[in-house]
Amino acid sequence: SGRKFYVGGNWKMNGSHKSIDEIVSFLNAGPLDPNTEVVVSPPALYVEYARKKLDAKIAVAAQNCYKVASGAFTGDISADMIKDCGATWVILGHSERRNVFGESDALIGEKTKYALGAGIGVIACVGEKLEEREANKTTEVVFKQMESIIANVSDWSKVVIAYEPVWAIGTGKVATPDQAQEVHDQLRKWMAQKVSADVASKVRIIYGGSVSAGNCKELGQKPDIDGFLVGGAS
Ligand code: G2H
Repeated sequence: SGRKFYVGGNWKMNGSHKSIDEIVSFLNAGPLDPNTEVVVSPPALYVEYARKKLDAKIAVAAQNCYKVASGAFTGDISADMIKDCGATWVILGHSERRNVFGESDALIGEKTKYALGAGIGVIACVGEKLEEREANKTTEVVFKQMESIIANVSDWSKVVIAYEPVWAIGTGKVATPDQAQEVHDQLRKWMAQKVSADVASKVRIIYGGSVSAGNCKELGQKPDIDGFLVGGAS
């Protein structure tokens, strides 16, 4: 496909200096596939710690950030701070942000715009809930989530799209390679229509939701699956 494979480890709200030391030694020892971009995403408090310990070949992503540089937003962090701490990516619109913390499509769009403008790459997450899939609304839901993202991106080289069906997240119920490929293909065709054929052919669309060492190989062989966002297994 010409798209560089992209694998992100989303640690969610897990970890400690001790456990991060262990994961970092493992990752630094490698060997890593030079044709794969590897990114880890620690909780915000540990972003700088992980960045300082990891080899330069591994990038660091924050798990979220707000839509402005600074100000009276107790408890939040900015893309500028992420950059200042040496990280180069941020995950935005993760289903846990959407569903546990009630983030809207509009807010996720604004965050995307701000982060890209601040020079941070964005892993933009979309995905449907089980009842939406069962009602045959998968594409309707993910396209609507995508609308707010595409409206806020001008440089697509710093954006990775993560398709993460909510019913597969942390449940052990991974999408089958065919189920994931079908949505990735639909997303890419939609991008070709709504953005451009060039962007659609170049943008990485990665899959997330109960990815493990056991199931990643088969998923990764699908033509439109360009990598993974791995939670529990990372
Ligand atoms: C989806 C994924 C990582 P898990 O949230 O973003 O988590 O692999 O635990 O399902």
